Amino acid sequence: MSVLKLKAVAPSTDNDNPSDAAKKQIIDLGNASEVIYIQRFIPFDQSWKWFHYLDKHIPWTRPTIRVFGKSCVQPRDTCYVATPGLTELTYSGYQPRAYSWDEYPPLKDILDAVHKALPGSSFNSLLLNRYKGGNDYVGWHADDEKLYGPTPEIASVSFGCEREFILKKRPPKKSSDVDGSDEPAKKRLKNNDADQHSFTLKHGSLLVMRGYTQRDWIHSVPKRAKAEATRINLTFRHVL
Ligand SMILES: O=C(O)CCC(=O)C(=O)O
Repeated sequence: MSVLKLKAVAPSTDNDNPSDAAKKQIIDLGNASEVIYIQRFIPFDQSWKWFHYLDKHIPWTRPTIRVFGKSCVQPRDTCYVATPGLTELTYSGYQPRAYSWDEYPPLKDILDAVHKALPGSSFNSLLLNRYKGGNDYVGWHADDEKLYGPTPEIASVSFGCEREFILKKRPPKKSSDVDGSDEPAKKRLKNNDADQHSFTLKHGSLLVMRGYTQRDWIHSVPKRAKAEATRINLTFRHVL
C-alpha cells in the first residue's frame, strides 16, 4: 500500500521563523476527521530537558494486558495521569492507577503549551508511553473508549527518538456495509492512497487527531529495527 505524501498548509501563527512555520500541516481525512501535525512545536533544547525529566521521574510500568483473549506484557512502558474524580480508564483489560498532575510539575507546563496551541481544548488526562528501542511498539488500535465521547480530540507530544506513526482507515466490517454500489467487492475493498497516512514524529513535535478520527481510523507505531534510542510520547485526552 502506498503512503500519501502530505503537503504543508496554513502556517503556524505561534512561530516567528517562516521556515519553521511551514512545518505545520493540516490533513483533512474526510468525513469530519482531521489531523494536525506541527513538527517543531517545542524548542529542541527544552524538549531534551523534558525528555530527561520524564525518563527519570515518571513511575514507568510495563503492565500485563489482554489482546485477542491472550495475556501479554505490553510492549512499551506506560504511566497515566488524570485529574481526580474522572471516570477511570480501562484498556485491554488493564486499569492504570491515575497519578496526579501536581506530582510532576513539567507535565503541567507541557499541558499549558498544548492548551495554548489548541484554543478551546481542555485536556484532563494523559497517557504516557516510553519506547525503549525499536522492538517497543503500539499495535493497531483507536482511542475510542466511551469515556472520551464520540469525537475526542487527542494531542500527542513526542520526545527523543523519531518513530513512524501510521494512520489507516478502518477496514469495513462486511463488504455489504461499504456502500451498496455495483462494483465488485474485491475492487471496492482495495485500499487507495488516501486510506493511509504516515508521519515521522520528530523530537518536540505535536500531532493532533480530531473529529471522527477514532471512529473511522486506526493508528500504530510499528517496530523499527533501526530505532535504537528511547522515545517518550504523551497523549493528552479529555475524559467527559
Ligand atoms: O506513541 C505514539 O505516538 C502513539 C501512542 C498511542 O497510540 C496511544 O497512546 O494510544
